[in-house]
Amino acid sequence: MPQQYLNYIDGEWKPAASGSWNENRNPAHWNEIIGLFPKSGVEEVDEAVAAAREAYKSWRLVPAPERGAILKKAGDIMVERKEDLARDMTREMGKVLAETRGDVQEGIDTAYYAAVEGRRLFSHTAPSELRNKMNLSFRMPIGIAGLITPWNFPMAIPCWKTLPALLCGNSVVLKPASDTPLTATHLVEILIEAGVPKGVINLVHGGGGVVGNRLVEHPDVDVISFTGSSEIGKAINAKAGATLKRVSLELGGKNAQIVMEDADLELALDGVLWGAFGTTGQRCTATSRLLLHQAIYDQFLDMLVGAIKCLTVGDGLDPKSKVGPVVNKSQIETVESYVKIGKAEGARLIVGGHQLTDGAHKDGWFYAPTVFADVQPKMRLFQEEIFGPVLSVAKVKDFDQAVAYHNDCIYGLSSSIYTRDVNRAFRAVRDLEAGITYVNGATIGAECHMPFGGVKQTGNGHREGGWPVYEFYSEIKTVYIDFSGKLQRAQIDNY
Ligand code: UN1
Repeated sequence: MPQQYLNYIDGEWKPAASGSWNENRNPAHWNEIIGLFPKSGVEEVDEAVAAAREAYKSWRLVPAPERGAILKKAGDIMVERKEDLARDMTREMGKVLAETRGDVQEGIDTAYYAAVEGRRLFSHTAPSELRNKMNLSFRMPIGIAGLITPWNFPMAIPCWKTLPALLCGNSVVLKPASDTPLTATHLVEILIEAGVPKGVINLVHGGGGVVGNRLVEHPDVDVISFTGSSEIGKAINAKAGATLKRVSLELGGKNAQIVMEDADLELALDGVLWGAFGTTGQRCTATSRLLLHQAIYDQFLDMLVGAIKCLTVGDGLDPKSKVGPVVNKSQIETVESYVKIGKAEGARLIVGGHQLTDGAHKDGWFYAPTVFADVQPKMRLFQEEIFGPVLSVAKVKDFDQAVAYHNDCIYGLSSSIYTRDVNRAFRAVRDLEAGITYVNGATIGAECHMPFGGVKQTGNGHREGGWPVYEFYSEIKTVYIDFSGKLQRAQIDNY
């Protein structure tokens, strides 16, 4: 009998009232059940929100530096458990151990950064227009944050959202992805151990359609942060409008790497291999389009195909593996469907394009790293997010066409240009429509203290990471202190 894991509500670990469970399976060996997790319903969400509301009364009064000290301790515990956390994460979602270690490290970095923000949480202070009067503003907590997180960064993204929300003095109800509930459980255990009080952090497992949806419509939830597809993000935003919640959406991407004719091609090759096939292409920031200058087009494609043939695909726990499995069956089906679409649209499949089912791959969701060449901007392959190991390559005649192709897309998360020409590099920084631009670096590699997010349909203007996330999770209180001892009328007595 696989181990049963529980929700964490109001300081207690408990099952869902429904008594039903979701299986968490290893994508590299899908017969292996890692654990059973409660299939929660509206009832559990309501209970968690009520607990969060009660706990908020005292948590909001804990000084921010003290809240920061708790998060610092959580970071220290993550450091001690880094290896175990990484191994469990590889087992539940597949990516290779080097990457799951990186994912945990991103959580640690986020904890230490949050701890430091506890001693800043800056706001604006400005002079008064009147004598003997002082104007200040402070950051106050908002209330209850409902956090809905994806499976591709099972520790980093729950940390990106949970830790700043807590630091700002909010209580949290976390709904992790059904594919990665174990890492979220570990995170909550760590937060409890670090001293987050009962009711301040709550964990409710279950599907987005029920648990996520209830958080979004619950009248007593003040803030929603969601990372996932644009389609669901739009539905969340519309629904959350009914209760005027503050909503942060981190959605789809179709990130491109541009390689100009003057680029260091070996460097650009390392970049695209990492960007397109790291995390098996399952990052919001993954390189999904490669825009090659015509002068190096054929040469670079040859280099790319040669290098891909040396990429070992396998169980992420095996040190030889460079690319792990795809997260689940439905994701494999999505990838397959896009390969079919690409062929039907007339793109040229130059490597991969099939599931791996031999020996070491036979009981997992493995897919061969895949490249389509001669992709045209009007093709679905060029426009739509796939979230798998599929790269679409287009030929461009010059820099201006590279920028135009890049921007011909509804998304705008990450972008990259490889060139040795400093003028072109700066133009790209200015003109690529994306929230993030890398110069001579892959489209992936964000750091937790820098703003993370995209333009166009990648989001709704908020950022995760960096300073802006602390603005998102706090409310401004403006304060006027009049010490003149008489009525002073602004805009009147001084003119
Ligand atoms: C994501 O894919 O949603 O820059 C997050 C990166 C990582 C974070 C990715 N540090 O790719």
